[in-house]
Amino acid sequence: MGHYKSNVRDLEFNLFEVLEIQKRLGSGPFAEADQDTARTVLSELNSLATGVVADSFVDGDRNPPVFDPDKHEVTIPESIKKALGAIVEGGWDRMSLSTDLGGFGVPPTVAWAAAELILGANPAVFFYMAGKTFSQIVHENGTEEQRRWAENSIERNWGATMVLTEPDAGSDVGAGRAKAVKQEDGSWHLDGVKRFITGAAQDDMTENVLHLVLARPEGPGIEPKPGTKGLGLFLVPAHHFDPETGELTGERNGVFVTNVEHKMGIKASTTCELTFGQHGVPAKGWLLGEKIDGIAQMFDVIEHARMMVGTKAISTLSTGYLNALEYAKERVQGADLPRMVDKTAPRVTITHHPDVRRSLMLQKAYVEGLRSVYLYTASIQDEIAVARAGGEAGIDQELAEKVNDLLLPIVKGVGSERGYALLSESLQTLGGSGFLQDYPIEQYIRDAKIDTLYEGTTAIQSLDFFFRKIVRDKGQALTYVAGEIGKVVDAETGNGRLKEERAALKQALEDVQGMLGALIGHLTTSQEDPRNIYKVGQHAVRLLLAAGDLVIGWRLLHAAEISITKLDAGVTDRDKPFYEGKIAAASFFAATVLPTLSAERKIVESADNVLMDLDEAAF
Ligand code: ST9
Ligand code: FAD
Repeated sequence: MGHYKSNVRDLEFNLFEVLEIQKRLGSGPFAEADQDTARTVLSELNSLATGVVADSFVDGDRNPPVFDPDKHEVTIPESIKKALGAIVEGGWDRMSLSTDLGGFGVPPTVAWAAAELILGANPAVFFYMAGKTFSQIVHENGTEEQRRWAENSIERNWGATMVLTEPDAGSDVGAGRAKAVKQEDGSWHLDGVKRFITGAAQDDMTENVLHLVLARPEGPGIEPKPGTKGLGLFLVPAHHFDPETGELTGERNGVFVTNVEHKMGIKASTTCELTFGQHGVPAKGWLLGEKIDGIAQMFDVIEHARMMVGTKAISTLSTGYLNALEYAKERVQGADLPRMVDKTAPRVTITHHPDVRRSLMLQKAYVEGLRSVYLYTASIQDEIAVARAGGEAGIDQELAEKVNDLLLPIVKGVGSERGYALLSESLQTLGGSGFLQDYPIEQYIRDAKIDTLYEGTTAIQSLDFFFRKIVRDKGQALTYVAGEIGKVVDAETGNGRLKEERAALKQALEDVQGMLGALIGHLTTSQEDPRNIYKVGQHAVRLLLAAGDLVIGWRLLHAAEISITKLDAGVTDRDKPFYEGKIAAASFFAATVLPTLSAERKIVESADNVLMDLDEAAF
């Protein structure tokens, strides 16, 4: 048995019983897919994920890519090449593409559910699949000629990267100094050093890598602008190609990988320093869409990548939990607590110990709640796709886009923080054995830490959530989601069985609204006393995590409502514990997690600036 334990049953529960995506399959942009297609996609991907992709997980960690600084190239482990080869051969990396670019016409919900399977089996392999999705974004934003390049890139299975970060420009992308100087032939010469670039070196897994690079344009008639708004997005291929056919010309472009980092985790993924125009060959690039709108164009990429990171984090927690559960069911240790003083009492499996049960149920509730949150977000993306194709969506397109924007920092920020923290509970379940490389959880933890860091750290997610997704949006998306939560609070489903859970959810909603009210108050008074905005900065992550708990509680309770209905109608013996587990997770979360939001609210409401007044020397 490989390390990866998937949960296709829960994916299907979310897709077909909670979100009922079958209602939108078979028409509009999803005309080519029906429920069978969706189930087949999951089943095929599950075979690949638990097979060849999972097989590469440990090998890629213990034998990571080797960098040759003289050739600026890497050697990637054969196991990773085999896993990626199997995915590309099956066309599975085309999952998110529109049908005109060779996609299967499955909705985002199905594509993200499928992505969860690969991400849980080996996230590094998934990262090397970026080429298709990034090319689609080039296609959407490019000139006529660039659209052809994107099509060729898809056809020829090129890799792609997103290139923002520099040594002095991490969270603060606008501090980037890499520049692009305009040439007479319409191309640009890039100059500078980028760091931490995922997948910039890919060995012979692909013939070319298309780098999507943020740089500051210079040249006659170009007004330099500071910050992110002055950045352009340049297409910089590693190798030059025939613009019509995509055939490589044999000429190397002047962009070189000059280092590959040694990391704590996701070692099979290359994290590269990328140097432009400093090796005697110009690094030629082309401005995407021939307009200086780089940060907005790059955010089209970032939005996919943030959703991907959240899904990765949740998927890793899921397999961590299922590994812990399997171990706990077998490990015999100690007597049952009521017989603890009886030295002759039979020894029991550790699932009998209340603290192990607490920990397992906490892991289960977060995993299943977070899965439901990312798939709900994906279902909003389904609606956007329907509306964009001219169909009748269940929610106004503009509002759907705002709701998706609001939920992304929760999927990414909360998914990664809770995922990493709870993997520690998964490891704890195994006792000392969890610390060994005989089990996968120590690697899960090392591989998961990155999720709170790249694609915008948690602090950045929290600022995005508060300032952009709530304040700038004037609370429109938030009002919609609060309304949806309110529907579950006010519902009667469950034959009176979920009364306490509903009361806890109602209170949690009020607590998050209270926190928000306090922070908006500080923001308002900062117009007179600018230092008041520090109070927002001190508590924005707290707000994001609390909002995450609220939406998790909401999704769990909704799943419990559906499960009660199913149980009442009669289910198979196999399904019974599944639905009972759903109700138990919702009740446990409502009883043990949601009440903590009242304390969080108190902390936010009594915010002051003592911390900010403290002399740095006192730290
Ligand atoms: C990285 C990559 O870390 C790590 C992993 C790579 C893995 C690669 C493989 C991926 C594969 C994925 C494929 C998916 C496949 C799917 C298949 C299955 C389905 N939303 O607030 P302002 C824009 S890469 C949208 O003033 P500052 C907007 O245009 C490195 N747009 O910001 C705005 O203008 P306006 C990641 C947004 O103060 C403009 O920016 N690095 C948003 O200038 C300016 O906004 C980071 O993420 C948004 N939320 O800059 C950097 N926000 O306002 C983190 C801004 O007019 N830092 N815009 O609309 C930040 O995000 C900063 O907040 C900042 C601040 C840079 C935006
Ligand atoms: P800093 O920005 O220096 O942050 C340091 C600390 O300060 C963090 O805790 C942060 O939360 C906090 N902080 C900073 N600014 C603020 C603020 N305004 N308010 C509150 N707190 C703040 N980049 C790419 O462009 N492409 C990639 O493919 C890519 N892949 C990566 C892969 C790996 C393995 C790694 C490690 C990084 C990758 N990155 C990539 C870079 C990644 O996106 C950055 O590391 C990340 O954005 C953070 O930047 P930084 O490391 O410079 O940290």
